[in-house]
Amino acid sequence: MSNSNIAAHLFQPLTIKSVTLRNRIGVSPMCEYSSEDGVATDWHLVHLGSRAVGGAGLVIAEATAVSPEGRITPGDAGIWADKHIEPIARINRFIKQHGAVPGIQLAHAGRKASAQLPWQGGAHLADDNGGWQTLAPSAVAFGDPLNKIPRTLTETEILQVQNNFVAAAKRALATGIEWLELHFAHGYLAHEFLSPISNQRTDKYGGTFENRIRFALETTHAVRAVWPDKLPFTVRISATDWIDGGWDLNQSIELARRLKTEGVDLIDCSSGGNVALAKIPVGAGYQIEFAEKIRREAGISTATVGMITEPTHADEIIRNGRADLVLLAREFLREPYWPRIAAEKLGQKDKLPPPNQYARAW
Ligand code: 531
Repeated sequence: MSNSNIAAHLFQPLTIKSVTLRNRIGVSPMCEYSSEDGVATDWHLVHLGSRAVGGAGLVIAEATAVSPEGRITPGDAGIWADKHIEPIARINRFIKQHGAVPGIQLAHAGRKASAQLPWQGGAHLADDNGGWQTLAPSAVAFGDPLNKIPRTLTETEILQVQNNFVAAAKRALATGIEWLELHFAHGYLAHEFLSPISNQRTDKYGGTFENRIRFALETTHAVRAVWPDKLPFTVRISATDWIDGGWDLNQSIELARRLKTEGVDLIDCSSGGNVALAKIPVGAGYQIEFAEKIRREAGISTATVGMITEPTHADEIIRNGRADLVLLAREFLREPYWPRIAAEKLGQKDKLPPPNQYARAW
């Protein structure tokens, strides 16, 4: 059979533009809340570096704020200043040395910003206790435990936030990042524009579907203009709010089509995060259908994420063309060497030779 007829599997490389991932396994962006004024620390080198050594094809650094007020917590990563570049660049050099591709997720937390670290409770910080003014499409609070009512962004401030995303993308390029992801999911700023639950604007950024996707499309268009065409340009969305009258899969499919025309190479399909009381049927692979439907109906590459833990399950997703890439989050926190263990279980050890220092153990 010609190569194009061979069903892809978990350890088949994935080439997007000029970048090739050694396999279909990616480290999902996961907040570590361990930065000082946004600056990466030794924690991040070890955390991300060990998962590159562990065999991931792609290592996406956590949600990295494009402005200080765009952080979820004071411990969030940032890339709003040039001082952030070298600490990230050092980590990226290590990731590349060990055969993985370094990625980053650019983010603005919107009305979910100004929160305590999760292990401090995760609630909004009081203004006199390190908190700051939160910003959003509309003056509508998320809800327990994030009850602060955000200030409505003016059109001038919207442009400023978009400029922050552009400046952040330029800095990300300077760090040696090769895979860019815009964070349009999980109830953060861009998602707050998309969803009619959180977006109650009456100007050109609110009301109709076309108006609600405007922020996302404009931001994507602006970042596309500065991100090299040869490097993967991707977006994470929440495919649904899991509530009637909210953002849903049909709107996500149409948004994906529009993002594809704006030059986006892959949609990373998650869900939820914008409706505090939504009932989400969490379970093994509960979000795969979103990646599958968007991949087929929008004709764009997709990543899936969400409670995937078993090598045979991840392999099945790729073999059946349900997604092009499988991202693991908590499972990678439990097992940095998950790809090496998966390679053994799937009889693909030859695809993932260990580093020389560890050869005797594998
Ligand atoms: C978990 C989460 C997943 C899906 C919806 C809402 C929340 N994560 C998301 C992280 C922050 C910590 C909680 C980000 O997306 C930045």
